[in-house]
Amino acid sequence: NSMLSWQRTAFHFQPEKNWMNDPNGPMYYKGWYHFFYQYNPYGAIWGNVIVWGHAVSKDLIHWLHLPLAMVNDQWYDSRGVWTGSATILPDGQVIMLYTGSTNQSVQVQNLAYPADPSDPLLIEWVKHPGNPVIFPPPGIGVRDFRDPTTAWLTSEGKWRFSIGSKVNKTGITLVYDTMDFKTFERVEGVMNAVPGTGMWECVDFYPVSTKSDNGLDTSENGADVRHVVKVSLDEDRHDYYAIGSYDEKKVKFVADDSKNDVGIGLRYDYGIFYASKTFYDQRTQRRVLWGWIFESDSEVADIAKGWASVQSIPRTVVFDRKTGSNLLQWPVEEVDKLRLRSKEFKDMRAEPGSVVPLDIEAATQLDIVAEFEINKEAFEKAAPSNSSYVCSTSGGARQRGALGPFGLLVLADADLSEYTPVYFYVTKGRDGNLKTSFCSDQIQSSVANDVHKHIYGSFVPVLKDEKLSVRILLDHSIVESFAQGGRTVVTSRVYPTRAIYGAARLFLFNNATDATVTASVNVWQMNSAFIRPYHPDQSI
Ligand code: DQQ
Repeated sequence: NSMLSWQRTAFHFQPEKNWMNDPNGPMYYKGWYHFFYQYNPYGAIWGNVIVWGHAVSKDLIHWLHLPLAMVNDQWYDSRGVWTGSATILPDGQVIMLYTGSTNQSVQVQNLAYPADPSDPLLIEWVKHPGNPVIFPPPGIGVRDFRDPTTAWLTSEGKWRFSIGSKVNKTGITLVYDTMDFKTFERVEGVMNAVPGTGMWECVDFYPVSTKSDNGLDTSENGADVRHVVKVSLDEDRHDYYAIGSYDEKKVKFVADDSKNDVGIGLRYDYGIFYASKTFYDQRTQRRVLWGWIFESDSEVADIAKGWASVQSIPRTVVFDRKTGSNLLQWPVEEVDKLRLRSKEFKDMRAEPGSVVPLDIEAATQLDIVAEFEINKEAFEKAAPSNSSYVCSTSGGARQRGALGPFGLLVLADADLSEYTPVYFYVTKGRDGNLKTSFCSDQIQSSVANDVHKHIYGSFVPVLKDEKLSVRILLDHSIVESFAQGGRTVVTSRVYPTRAIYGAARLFLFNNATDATVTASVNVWQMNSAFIRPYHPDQSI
């Protein structure tokens, strides 16, 4: 339906049509980034037929679609070739571990290998003749056993990986060891467990360095290393992580801060971002995160447009050495290559209650970097308050306070009949300390009424003498916003009907009652990425 084609993104990864969900088995192999994904080749909704789509890229931005890597052609994956992860062995061999939903809907773990490891595109995949290699263990529900992680090496030379599950309402990580990826040994107990969090999907486990911004290979351990566990909560469809210690001998993970344990504390993204997975990029020594960003329109609309879902811009993930308590996510630097003309707005003043147009061309494919400062007197004058501000239950950008909201209105039309505010909201506590929230408000994002109009967001740590800063990647129907260098991230899908193509505008706004805001904004028009089918005879 060409009427809705403007909703397609220009530099986010999408298949040409139909339904996509989780990222699977991302890796860098012989000069190519490989990306696999959950895919329904027959329609724009998640279905009984789920297979692995496959694409390759030299730079994580421009992609070639390859033939399907795996389809549901075996009894052990006939109801779905579900999520899995890649492990690259020291000799370069690639092992793909994935979940199959059997003809009885039992969740089992399977192995697959490249048919021709000398092919850098890894077009053909073979399933191990001994599949399935792992069945649900006693005491675990046959439908609660899925999404194996990338394996890491123990100091004894065994490969170890985790599979998410639950017992009653407690989310758990089961652990398996193997020497050869042929026979597998269950490690008794669990690596970690958090009551009340339900089924843990798409577990991810990896080390981060506390001394450098380089990423670490999944098997790294030792001094100056913390570990991250991420789970995708089936019950609320959000990805939660915790930073903590991994004790290899005891096979236990313990979160640094029990209030921020896995599944109850920090999220990668306070908007839409699910079933994510990282990989270690040996080419540039970084850890790269992918996340599935589903739609927030109706299924009917998805069927009409013939596709559903995009993937996030790949993000580098590092430990935040300034706060010591969260990760930092940032778009991979390759995305900067798409920047075209830029326009700079320096020291723009926005008085309380004002909307200031930022005069740029069509505002549908943008990279925006902005910094904000509030006048000192407003801080001093602001009355302390007991109640804290919560983006999701607030009145959004229309609810006025002394020190917020202020920020940008993206995907707005000239009359402001549609707009999506991305904003900060500062409050002063009884102790005199300031607290900053970072939010994205979808209430006015579209005049259509078959779309979700939530307010997303959370707190963002702001350290002494830091300005408030945000980077927004805007791509037709997706708004990916990174506050304070990526401490808090909010991604939303929006469906304007008027603020599209040349009619889309960008504004600075300040809806605080007392604060005067000074903003500096740099805006780049973004080129489209090449994301197209691969033809065997074309030169690459
Ligand atoms: N999606 C896959 C499962 C996974 C879920 C099936 C998460 O393996 O648990 O498409 O979105």
